[in-house]
Amino acid sequence: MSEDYRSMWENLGLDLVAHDALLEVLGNGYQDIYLAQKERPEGMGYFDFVMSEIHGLRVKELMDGKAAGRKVIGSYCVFVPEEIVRAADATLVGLCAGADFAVEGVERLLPRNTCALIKSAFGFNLGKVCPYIESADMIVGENTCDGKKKSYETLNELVPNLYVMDLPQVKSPEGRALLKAEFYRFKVAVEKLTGVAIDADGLKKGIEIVNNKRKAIYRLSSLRKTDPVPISGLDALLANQVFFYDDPVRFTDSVNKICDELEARIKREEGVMPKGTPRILISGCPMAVPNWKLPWIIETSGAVIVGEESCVGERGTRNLTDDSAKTVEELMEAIIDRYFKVDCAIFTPNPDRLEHIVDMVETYKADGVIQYGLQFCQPYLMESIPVEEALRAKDIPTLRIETDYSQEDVGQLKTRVEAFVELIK
Ligand code: BJ8
Repeated sequence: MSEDYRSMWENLGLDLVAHDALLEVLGNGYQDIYLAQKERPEGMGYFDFVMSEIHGLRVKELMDGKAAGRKVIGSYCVFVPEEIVRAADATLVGLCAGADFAVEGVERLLPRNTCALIKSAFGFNLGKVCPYIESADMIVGENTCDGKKKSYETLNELVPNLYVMDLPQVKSPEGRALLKAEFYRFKVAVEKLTGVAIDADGLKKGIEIVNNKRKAIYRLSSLRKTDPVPISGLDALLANQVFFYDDPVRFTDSVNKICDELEARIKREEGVMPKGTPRILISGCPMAVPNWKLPWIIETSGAVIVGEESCVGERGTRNLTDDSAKTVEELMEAIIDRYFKVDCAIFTPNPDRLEHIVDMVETYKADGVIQYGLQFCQPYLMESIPVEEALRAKDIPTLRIETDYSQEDVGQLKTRVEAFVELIK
């Protein structure tokens, strides 16, 4: 890190010893997985810097914003509407949930057979190692899967500022009405927290900022359709992960700069891996920083990842919010319409997701799909079976992986992935 942030971390109440240990592991993992890659675009230097400062400069920016009166809202899910947060001049950040921490303590509060993502969210909180949780003025939990829904009852005992958003499970008029009621309730809560009355201009500005970062990341995704692919799946995943932390305007500019570089690479027919490298689509549970295990295994097994059907990926970013309306009510309708399209596996039935996976296979010219399910994640593991059947019916090779955040199964997973890559060659 370029500065000493220890007093800031101390003031936030972090456990400095545990936090040092976490940063060391994160730094070493980044070195081994990211910096060891060949032919990376120069523009990834920006993301290397962001990662080296992920608990430093970005947190300082949030703290400076707080000193100037700008509130911070933390979230665990892409259903939390960033447009509404931005309209109140507040900042939305994704909360840490991508690595095991304080496992023993977590398993005293949650059943062992809870998915790693939920356990991680608790671990970062219990271990006092996440500056984002500690700096959040409001933490939003959402009633999505049963694990998250029930664990928020426990989280509510651990943090003073949990706000729980109810969410529909069915794409019906009644489901949309619930989402509408909840987004209005959230708008009121954000107004109360920030002291800002959200108006049409604020909403329009919020929509513009968030749409722009979605457009930039979508531009990046589109460039992965080419062969050879100009950027690795690991690097593209990192951009999708940083989407949740970074200042949105700076993020948008940085992604667009990389895209300019990638377009020049494509013209020169340069890629990160040779032309004809087997192309993989990853589909399933979200991968939060520093959960890079499976992408690293895939890309060190002779394949390249060309897309992520995931909330840290295209499921989370693909739809824009219509900004053409003029009134608060109309703009809120546009926001509700946009989020109601998110095809998370908590919806039943959920045919849109299946269509989207097939569509992504065609768009990104994937040779196969690796379905990524976290152990004990019932929504995605259950859906992986019909998804597998549907893909097989279309002669699209697929491999189902069920794993967690530990490193114990790396060898076994690598063997399975290598066999799959051989199959699709
Ligand atoms: S919109 S995918 S971000 S809920 S992995 S905690 S589903 S048991 S993360 Fe998600 Fe929102 Fe849906 Fe996206 Fe539960 Fe599964 Fe764990 Fe999960």
